[in-house]
Amino acid sequence: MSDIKYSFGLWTTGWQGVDPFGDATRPHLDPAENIRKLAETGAHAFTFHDNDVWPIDATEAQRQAAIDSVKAASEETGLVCEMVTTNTFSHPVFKAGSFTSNDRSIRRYGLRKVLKQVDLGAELGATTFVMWGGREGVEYANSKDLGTAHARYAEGIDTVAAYIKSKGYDMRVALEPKPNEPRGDIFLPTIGHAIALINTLDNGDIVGVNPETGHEQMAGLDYTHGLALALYVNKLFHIDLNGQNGPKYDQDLVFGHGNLLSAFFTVDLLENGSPNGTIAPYQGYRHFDYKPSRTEYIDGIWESAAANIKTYELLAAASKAYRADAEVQAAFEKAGVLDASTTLAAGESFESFLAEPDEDIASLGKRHEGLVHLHQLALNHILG
Ligand code: GLT
Ligand code: MN
Ligand code: MN
Ligand code: MN
Repeated sequence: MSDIKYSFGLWTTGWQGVDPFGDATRPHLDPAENIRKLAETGAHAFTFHDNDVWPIDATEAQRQAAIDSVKAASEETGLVCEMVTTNTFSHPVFKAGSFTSNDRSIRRYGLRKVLKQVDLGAELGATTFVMWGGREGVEYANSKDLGTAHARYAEGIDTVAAYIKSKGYDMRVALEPKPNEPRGDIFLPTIGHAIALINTLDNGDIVGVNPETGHEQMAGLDYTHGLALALYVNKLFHIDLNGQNGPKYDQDLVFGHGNLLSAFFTVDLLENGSPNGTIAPYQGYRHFDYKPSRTEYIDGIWESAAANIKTYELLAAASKAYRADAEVQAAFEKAGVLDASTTLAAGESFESFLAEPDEDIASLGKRHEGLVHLHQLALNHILG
């Protein structure tokens, strides 16, 4: 295996297969056992929600015992906790949102729950705090004052970031966009929406995004393009890799088990940066947020967890060979992909720019970039 660092959410391998139409198909998995099995599978780190480890109604003693058990498994295996997040979506109290609930008591409860998890994350050494606002949305457009809802969402996020700073924690916040499910329409549905709101925050310097493959694809968007924008504006603080087959319900398949071509270009960007170096390779954990399919029993949990790593490794190796291929580099060159020139010359005046005669657009229109050939070269590498 390469030296790439992999990480998994405890809620992924711990998912029992409950869906809106069916009961659990697998037994409960103890979080400490989950960590041990993830270590055997080749993971380097784990992530979790508060209520992946203890129930929402746990006493303080029960909560501490659960944390101690996870800490022991972490120390025993060497698996580190790189990110934590809060469950503000399962309990009925959050049915109409947490930070954007119309009820102030619910908003205050939700915010307190998040800040407690920030403290625990810092204690465990997590450097990223993810916020997926799955219930922050509506089914009916008139359910919330949309201005107030966005203002409250911003206030909540800004408060979490301010709290992290006040405590001096080495931690950044990563918002996770999703267009819909479980709500009809979720606020901050895409990477672009999230970045726009972050830009209004007082403490936005430590707030970025945690884009998930399937969530962008549910919106019909190109995940790799979203990652590129987030990298370009220095906001890619974390990633959730998985698989999705086009715009439908959130499948959370194994990485690469949905749109494989798109997965290849995601890996290519993360591992190698953009072809001419404008975007540098990604440094963070390769974090998987998938679900072992409901059809699988216990062996299938670990087979599917291993499949995420295996697929990533295969695509990473293919991407290295693709970039090292002289024919690919020549095709990049022909297409103009390696050219990082700006459109205006340094110090060029508007006057001289506008005075320049146009080139012959008929001959410019005959330009052939060889893009299908370039794409086929990528395919050749993916298929070995
Ligand atoms: C939930 C969601 C995921 C988020 C998790 C973080 S929870 O499983 O579907 O996409 O990443 O809250
Ligand atoms: Mn998902
Ligand atoms: Mn999910
Ligand atoms: Mn996710």
